[in-house]
Amino acid sequence: MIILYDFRSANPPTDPRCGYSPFSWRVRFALRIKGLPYKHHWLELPDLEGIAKSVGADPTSKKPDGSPRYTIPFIHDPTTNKVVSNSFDIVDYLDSTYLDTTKMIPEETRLLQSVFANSDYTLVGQFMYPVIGKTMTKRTPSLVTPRNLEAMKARGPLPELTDEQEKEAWEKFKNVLGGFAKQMNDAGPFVMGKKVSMADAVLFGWFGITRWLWNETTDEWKDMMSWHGGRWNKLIEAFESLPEVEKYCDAEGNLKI
Ligand SMILES: N[C@@H](CCC(=O)N[C@@H](CS)C(=O)NCC(=O)O)C(=O)O
Repeated sequence: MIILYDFRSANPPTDPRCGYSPFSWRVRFALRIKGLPYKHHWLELPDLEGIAKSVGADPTSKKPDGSPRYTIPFIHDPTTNKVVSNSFDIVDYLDSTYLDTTKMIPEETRLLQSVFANSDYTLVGQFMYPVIGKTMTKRTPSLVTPRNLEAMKARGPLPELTDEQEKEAWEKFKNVLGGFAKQMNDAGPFVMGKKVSMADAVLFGWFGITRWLWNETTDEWKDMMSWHGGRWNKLIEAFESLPEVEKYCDAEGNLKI
């Protein structure tokens, strides 16, 4: 069974709001669309580099000092004994390895999909990020593990936004999504209409992390699900209508069910 290396949050693994990496949510989206079972290996930021090196995961970029930067998500597929990092490359690997599953990166759109996935957190992320930073500082004790929080703060202060700035960032986030919605095929619920692709995984990643911060009971979440004719809700429903493929593990990676 595929092992997905991901950051642990303070929510229990069975909670759909457990993960908080938009990049991991991309892979979780693709795995579910493809119907490929997987289990998580949860880790914390201080352990990332050591674990990535120990399983042979490639770094995905460089740090400002030029040294390799390791990131989650990365996967280990025991069936092929391959380890793959970087969300786009993971989905690409799944496409080319599991040929009888839904292809997420149609050849004729490869460049477009990769630009969308790799452009500086995508436009959505650029606006979302300050809101996340602010919300993390406000809600963190219940969401981020203390070790992760300590490691994040050691790198510098998390974004400090006034309420007004947060509102502006939220509004920009809505407008960017609105811009996408205008260009998207009305047949939906996917970017390519009825055909799901990597671009949906990218958008879903942002919804995954939004739901982690503002769960379904919050006004922010309800607000967002009504935006643009409710089309983002339809994307989430399309994902949730498929059978769950995640096999839940405890913190040590042992299967629970
Ligand atoms: N291009 C990578 C980006 C992944 C990424 O930035 N992951 C973050 C978590 S959301 C990470 O692992 N950060 C580690 C660090 O900052 O040291 C991908 O698409 O998978």
